[in-house]
Formats: sequence, C-alpha cells, structure tokens
Amino acid sequence: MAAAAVAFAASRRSWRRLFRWRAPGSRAPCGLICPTRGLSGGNEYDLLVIGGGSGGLACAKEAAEFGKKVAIMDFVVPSPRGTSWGLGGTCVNVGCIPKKLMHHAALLGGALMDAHHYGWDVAPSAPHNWNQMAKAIQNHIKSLNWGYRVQLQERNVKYFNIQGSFVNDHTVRGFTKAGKETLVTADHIVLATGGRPRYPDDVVGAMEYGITSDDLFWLKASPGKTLVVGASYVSLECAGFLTGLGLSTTVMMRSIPLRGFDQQMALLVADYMESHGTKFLKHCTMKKLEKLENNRLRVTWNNHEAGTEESSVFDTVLWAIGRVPETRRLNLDKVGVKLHPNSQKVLVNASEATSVAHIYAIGDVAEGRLELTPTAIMAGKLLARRLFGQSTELMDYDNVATTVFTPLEYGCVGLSEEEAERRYGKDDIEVYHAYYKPLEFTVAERDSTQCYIKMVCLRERDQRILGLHFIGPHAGEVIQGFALGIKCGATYPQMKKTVGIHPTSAEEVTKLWITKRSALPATVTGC
Ligand code: FAD
Ligand code: NA7
Repeated sequence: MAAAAVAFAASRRSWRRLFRWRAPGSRAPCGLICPTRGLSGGNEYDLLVIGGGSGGLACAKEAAEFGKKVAIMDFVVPSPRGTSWGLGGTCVNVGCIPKKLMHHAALLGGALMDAHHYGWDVAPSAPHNWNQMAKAIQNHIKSLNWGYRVQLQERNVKYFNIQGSFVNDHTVRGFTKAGKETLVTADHIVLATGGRPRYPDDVVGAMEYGITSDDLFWLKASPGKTLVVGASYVSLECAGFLTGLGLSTTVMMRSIPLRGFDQQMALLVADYMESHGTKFLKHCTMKKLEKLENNRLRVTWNNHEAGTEESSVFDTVLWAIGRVPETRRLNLDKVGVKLHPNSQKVLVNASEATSVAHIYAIGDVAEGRLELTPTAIMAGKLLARRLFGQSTELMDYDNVATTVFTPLEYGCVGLSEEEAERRYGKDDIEVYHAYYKPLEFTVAERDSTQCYIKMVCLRERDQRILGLHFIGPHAGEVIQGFALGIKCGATYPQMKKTVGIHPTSAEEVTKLWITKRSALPATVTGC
C-alpha cells in the first residue's frame, strides 16, 4: 500500500515535470497533450463525462447550458466480431433505435397479411430484403451520430473520441484509435459508460462463432436460421422481429421468460410468439458451438427436462444473456470508486454519487438502476442541474413505464402482481383484468387470445393503482399516458370516471371491472 502511494506520488511529480512551462493545451515533446488548468489554477474542465451514450450526452449538454466548461469522452471498443459504431451509445447504435425499426419492419410484414382482408391486392408473403432494411436503418443511425456531434459543438462541449481511464481522482487519461495519449482534468467526473453484451464463459466456441445484439443490427446480410439464447427482453424482442421478417428463429430458454416482469404477462408474450412461429427450446442450456465446413453452426445443448443431449444446425447464434457493465477499463480501484461485488456496477447513492465525493455514475453502469434510456437521460440532466444549477431535485426511479417490443407488445408501469402481493399481501390488493379484441384484429381475422390487460390496485380506501400491464398493439403508446396518471397517484375510481376514446384498445383500460377474485370470465366483447 505504502509502495503504491510512493509510486503514485512519484508519477504525479513526473507528470508535473513533464508539463512544466508549457502553455495549456500545447503538446509536450513526448506527443502528449498537456493537461490544461483553469484560470483558478484548478482543473481544466468543470465537468468531464466518460461515455457518450444516452445518460452521458444528456448530462454534458445540460451542464453546458449553465455556461460550464464541459468535456465528454466516448470510445467504442469493437465487438469480438469487429462491429463498431459512432457517437451516441447503446440505444442509438445497437439498442432501442435499430431494435424498434426492425420490429416495425416485422410488423409491416404482418400488416401485409392483414391488407388483403381489407381489399388490398398485395401478396401476403412478399419476400423481405434484409440488406435494404439494414442499410436504411444504418443510414438513419449515422445521421443521429452526426447530429450528436453537432449538438456538442453548438454547446461548446469538447468531444474526445478516446477511451478514458483514471490517472488520479481528477485526471483521466485516454488513447485515440491511433494510440495517442491525452490527459483531461476536471472538478467533477461523471461515469456513464453503460455496458456490453455478455458471452458465456462455459460454452466452447461461444465467442468465436456467436454474435450479440452489438453485431445483429449492423449485419449486411440476413442472419438466416437463428438461435437466440436467453429469455429476457433483448432476446425475445430480437427473436420476435427475426420471426416477423420470415426467418426460422428459435429461443433457447433455461428458466422463465422475462425475469423481473409480471410472470402472467410474460407467459402470454411468449405464448403469442410460440403460436406465431417462434420456436422455443425450454429448460435447455448450450454445451457446444461448432463451425461446420459449410460455414453453418452446429449447436449441442442439454435438455434438462428430458434429460437428453440434443443438437441442430443454425446459420447464426445470437447471445442475449445479459450485459456486463463497462467498469473494467476505467481503473476505478486506483481512485477508490467502489463496485458492487457481484454485478461489478458502480455503487451510487440517491444523488448518483459514488464512494468518491466528486465522481458520479448514471445509467446502465450504476448499480440498481433501470437499464433504460429515458432513466439514464433524466438522471443525467438532473445531476447536471444539482451540480451547476442549484437544484436539489433527485431522480425518481419509481413508476417508470417501459415496453417490451415483442410481436404483440407488452407495456407496463408500476408493480407486477407478484411484487404487489409481496409488498401488500394478497388480501390487500385487487386485480382488475380483461381479455379483449383490438378492433383491427376482427376483419383481419387475427388471433387475439393473448391480448390482455391487468390493473393491480390497493383493495382498501382509495384503491390506488399500483401497476398497469397491457398486452396488445402499440402498447408503448397506450401505457405512456396512463403512466402520468399513475405517477400522480391515480386511483381505480378515477380510472373508472375517465371516459374512453372509442374505438381504441386503450379504452379497455378505463372499462376494467372484472376482478380476479370474482373468478368471473374475463373476456370482454363488443362495444
Ligand atoms: P450507453 O448508451 O451504453 O453509453 C455508454 C457509452 O460509453 C458507449 O458509447 C460506450 O462505448 C462508451 N464507453 C464505455 N467505456 C468508455 C470509456 N472508458 N471511455 C470512453 N467511452 C466509453 N432502453 C429503452 O429505454 N428502450 C428500449 O427499447 C431499449 N432497447 C434496447 C435494446 C437493446 C438490444 C439493448 C442492448 C438495450 C436497449 N435499451 C433500451 C437499453 C438502453 O440502450 C440503455 O439503457 C441505455 O443506452 C443506457 O445508456 P447509458 O448512457 O447508461 O450507456
Ligand atoms: P437480462 O435481463 O440480464 O436477462 C438475461 C437472460 O439471459 C435471462 O433470460 C437469463 O436467464 C438468460 N441467461 C443468463 N445467462 C445465461 C446463460 N449462461 N445461458 C443461458 N441463458 C442465460 O439481459 P438482457 O440482455 O435481456 O437485458 C439486459 C438489459 O439490456 C436490459 O435491462 C435492457 O435495458 C438492455 P435466467 O432468467 O437468469 O434464467
């Protein structure tokens, strides 16, 4: 420990010697950019954000609005397959945006099937061109990458396309792609480095032959017959749109679908997928992944239910088994930023502060936070306002609405039925529910077996709504508005007084009257 302290002090002295007598921002003979100091003799920047994704960009831009001197570092380490992308982070490049657009592409295929029922003379099974779709989506993403650079420039936020790691608690060192070293000093530092997809470490050939969501959206050619491993929302969403685009798609699931979500809803989502073409290998775990001479992949797995070893051949194996936080390359132990021992995410308090006073963490890299773009953005903005705008407002992570963009979408806000039971007890909650048929499904003769709504309320007093769950078309659009009501403490009687918009699926929420407790059939019909 003492030796480390001496070495650290010596390295600080040698850094100082290295930069003595040089103008701020000038280059030392060694090629390093000299760390520049503010007029006060302090650090060059008021704020340095490491990570130019949803949270980092929002925080940096907001801080700049207060006239602060702000820098942001963003660097994308290529995936093991070599896929890389521009400024904007996961959501824009390899997450929400391409995912939603591919989901939409798949829904259009479904609309083609409906169209002839409505009199359109179109072939219901028109072929899909992956390359054309991917190119259009990728071009859109590139325009967003460019837009972020312009926004940073407009706000005088200095952008460094370098991978940051700590030298000391106010100094971050980065290397450009060409290996050039740069030092940046700042009073406050925000970690917003997100995460990357996980590969299993116990499957032979997993990283060599498998891909992840980091690669899928940038493929130039169709992935073909695909095995998607994992059963959370990234997995089911990808499997859903691949099926919808006409590809043979299989989900390998070791336990339950959509862990963490309301399980009744999760099973309905998976049931719909299964009855609309996605194959499921349940209670299975992969053992081996091999490349065949014809470039296809032989997958061997254990079927734990049947007690057998099975195998099949696929064109693509997509790992969607969770994400690893980007904390490994930051040198955080050097500055004393504490991580959660299991998740390796940064430990933060309610004001996003880490164990080091002036270092903060937001978004996916922070322990216990929802891994969602809007929460990262809002947390980043609020943090900047607290740091520089005299605000005291904390991020409220309760009642955040979200949607799983599976073929039949699932939107929710608030507590699952299981969580409500755990917190309040089964006897103290009332669950209103209904199976319904979206009007547009009728003429198209679509199956609506899994279109279902559930509202979880407190049973006594004002019957406050604890959670709302909706499966059906445009679930995200439906849930967003109700989320405001629930955030404001809406009650079941208030919902009953809300006049619906007819004819919509959302109006079914306002009409819910059958309780689970009553055991009455929950299917609603007609107007
Ligand atoms: P990120 O957006 O991941 O940004 C972190 C950035 O930091 C990256 O650019 C990274 O390269 C960079 N970086 C890392 N380390 C360093 C370093 N040392 N130096 C410099 N730069 C570094 N959320 C939703 O709300 N809705 C959705 O529909 C949705 N769909 C998703 C679909 C998929 C397939 C995935 C994977 C995620 C999805 N998400 C969705 C989640 C959402 O993308 C993330 O929650 C969000 O991007 C997190 O933002 P962030 O700022 O924490 O990190
Ligand atoms: P999640 O939410 O961490 O879920 C991981 C899924 O992968 C889950 O179904 C796991 O099953 C499964 N899993 C995990 N490890 C394995 C192995 N080794 N083999 C098979 N299956 C496995 O990950 P996502 O990628 O869907 O989402 C992560 C976040 O990214 C999400 O919150 C978004 O905001 C963006 P389990 O339930 O543990 O049995």
